[in-house]
Amino acid sequence: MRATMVSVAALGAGGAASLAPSRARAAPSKGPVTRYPLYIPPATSAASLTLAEAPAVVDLGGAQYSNVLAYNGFFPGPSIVARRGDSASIHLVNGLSQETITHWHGMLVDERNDGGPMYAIPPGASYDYAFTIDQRACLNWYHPHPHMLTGEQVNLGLAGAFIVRDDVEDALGLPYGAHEVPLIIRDATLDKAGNLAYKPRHGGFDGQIPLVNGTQNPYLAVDSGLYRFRVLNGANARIFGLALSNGAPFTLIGNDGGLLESQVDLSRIDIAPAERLDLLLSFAGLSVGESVMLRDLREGWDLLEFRVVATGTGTIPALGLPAITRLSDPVTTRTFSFDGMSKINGQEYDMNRIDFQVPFGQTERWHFTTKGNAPHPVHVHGASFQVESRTGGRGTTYPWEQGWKDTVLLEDGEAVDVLIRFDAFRGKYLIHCHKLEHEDMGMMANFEVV
Ligand SMILES: [Cu+2]
Repeated sequence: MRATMVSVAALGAGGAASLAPSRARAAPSKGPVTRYPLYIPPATSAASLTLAEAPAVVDLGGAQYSNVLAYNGFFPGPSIVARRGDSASIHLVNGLSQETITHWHGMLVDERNDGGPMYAIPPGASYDYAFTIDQRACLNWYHPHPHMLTGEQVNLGLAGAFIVRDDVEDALGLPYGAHEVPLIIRDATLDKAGNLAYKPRHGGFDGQIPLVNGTQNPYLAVDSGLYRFRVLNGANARIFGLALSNGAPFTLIGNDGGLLESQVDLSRIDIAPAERLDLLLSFAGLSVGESVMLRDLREGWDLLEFRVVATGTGTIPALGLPAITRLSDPVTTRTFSFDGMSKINGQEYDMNRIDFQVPFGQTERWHFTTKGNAPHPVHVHGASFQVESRTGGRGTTYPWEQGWKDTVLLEDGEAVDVLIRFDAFRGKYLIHCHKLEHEDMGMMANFEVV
């Protein structure tokens, strides 16, 4: 039976001054919102994994069933958990009616294992990945990457977490088990039958409701102790302005490329599509029966309610986080202009064109700029980078942009400089806008590390 639901409140008053809130609005709330337990996808090893992309029916919470596209029937897909040094052996099966391929976003793998659009497979076909995991502990993720179909396939449900662990992280004694929680935050639009519906605008999909781990109006039962939240913005196009309803800070300890050099307390973090956050939160200030809401200040959405149901232990520790070697002395500067909704440096994507070559092992400065139609979350395959500066627009870099990144937000009027060095593999990789509608329209380029 379908539960009677009221829509999430759309207060609409929040929002960063630098960005207009999206136009889509949920209907005003007419009463108390019924909340459902946050879904936690099952964890799986990468050692011998079959991942089948296929249509499925899932419960968005409270027996609200939706048709989705899913990895192994799960929405989000299973959380792949691996350690540095592990071998991944993944058999991808295309059970869709379209071509597809899966990209391991943030994983440093060779071209054949990167899941770029030129490796897309037809319906009914399969693809075997085999790679060694050799990079810092971090939260990465996986999603389809076929040319012109990525936005639809991701929006209809195909995405999952890919967590890498290592000895450095282990030594910190961070919360684990039920106290380490992946949060894949995105927006969605449901049709009249309650099914996920992909209705893109050219500017970017603008969903009417938020989902966390595929759950509508979720809550998480917590104890009054210490938690580690592994946050991914899994939206096609939406930026979230994360904050807690009681104004308490998050303790940020990591981002796309793993742990930062120092922890920092922040009462608000803006996270663009494909960016990740590693957050510590202690509920020690709350009593059993109390709750606090994770909110999106841009749309005025309530994302996830933390309900304290038991007493716990642990407050925010002072961590000895690992030092990060700075990239320096770039040999050359390359400029990438993200223009309109489909072009980089005046060109739309051509799968058969290599736009530039990058020498292996050479540190370069990449200068990202735009003539408009931002936000453009810029993503590079094949290497992580370090954000050097942002000029124009917001005119600064943020604590969550320190350390190693693979995606950085470029707003209108901004130029962002990053330092990058490809020292893992030679081969063909991609740079693209991770607003998936821009990517699908061609805001993407091939390059080759030589
Ligand atoms: Cu873009």
